Amino acid sequence: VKPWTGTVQLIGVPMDLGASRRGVDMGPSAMRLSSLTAQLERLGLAVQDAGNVPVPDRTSLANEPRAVLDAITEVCIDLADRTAAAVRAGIRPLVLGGDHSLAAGSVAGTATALAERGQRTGLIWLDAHADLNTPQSSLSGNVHGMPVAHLLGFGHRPLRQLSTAIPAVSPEHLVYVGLRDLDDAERAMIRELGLHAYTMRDIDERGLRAVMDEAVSIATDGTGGVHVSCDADWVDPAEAPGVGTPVRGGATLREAHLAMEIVHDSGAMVAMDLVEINPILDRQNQTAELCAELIASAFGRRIL
Ligand code: HAR
Ligand code: MN
Ligand code: MN
Ligand code: MN
Repeated sequence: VKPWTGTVQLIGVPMDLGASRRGVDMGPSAMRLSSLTAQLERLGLAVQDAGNVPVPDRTSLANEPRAVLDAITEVCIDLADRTAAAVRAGIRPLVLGGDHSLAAGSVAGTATALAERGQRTGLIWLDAHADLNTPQSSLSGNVHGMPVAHLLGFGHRPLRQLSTAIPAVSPEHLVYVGLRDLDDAERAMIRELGLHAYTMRDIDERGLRAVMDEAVSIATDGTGGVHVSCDADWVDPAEAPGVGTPVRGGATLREAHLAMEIVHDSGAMVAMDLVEINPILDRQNQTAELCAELIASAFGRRIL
């Protein structure tokens, strides 16, 4: 087992195929124009920018669900390979989205690399949404509402078989934090599978510290490391207006930082996604800038 190096690899995924609203394909550019690299370098980390995974333009695809699913699957195959290669090399991938369907690939890549060491993958999913639909259960047909189902082994076969470990993530190693907008089918699935799910109510009642401590212990119990998949919409839209699907009542700026600081202190984060930034809906890149600061907290920035 190689020790982690002090290197972070940026992988951009300019994809909006999984969302109905356009614009999240510009997320990687917005993140690169933020203080992200400077902040990570200030922490003493080396930042490698691997560029973007090629993504077909939406207008070039047949306007049918199957064509979109297949195109997203192709992108996810490529992303899974790149993510696995980085993790294998002891480099931490930081995947910049792009809509959240990309996580079906990034997390699969982490799971492949950890499986080669005989280890399972923990997954902390910070999101207003559970992203637990399948093509059958989805009311919208939007694939960014489906990556978790595929990582757990449900849904479109090619998209759920991207990892050498299948399913990529076992239900007991997944933890949701920040949920506040669920479909009925997702609620049923959370109950049936007994998923660990912390809603905004849990954060309100018990505090972010207690919730994140439990989230970290669940995701590290019996795993070789944790993939943190952060949907920018888990933060309140007052702080993060530039997201694809804003839902009010989200994490405050301080709660979001504390969550990232607790992730860092766990020492368990092997890869991270930061997704769903929509620059079209943003004001002066403030959401990307906020996300750059949150990422810095996750990689060890401290106030004192
Ligand atoms: N649950 C809804 C659907 O499946 C909305 C979920 C998509 N929005 C996101 N995902 N940003 O986190 O269509
Ligand atoms: Mn999401
Ligand atoms: Mn979301
Ligand atoms: Mn458990």
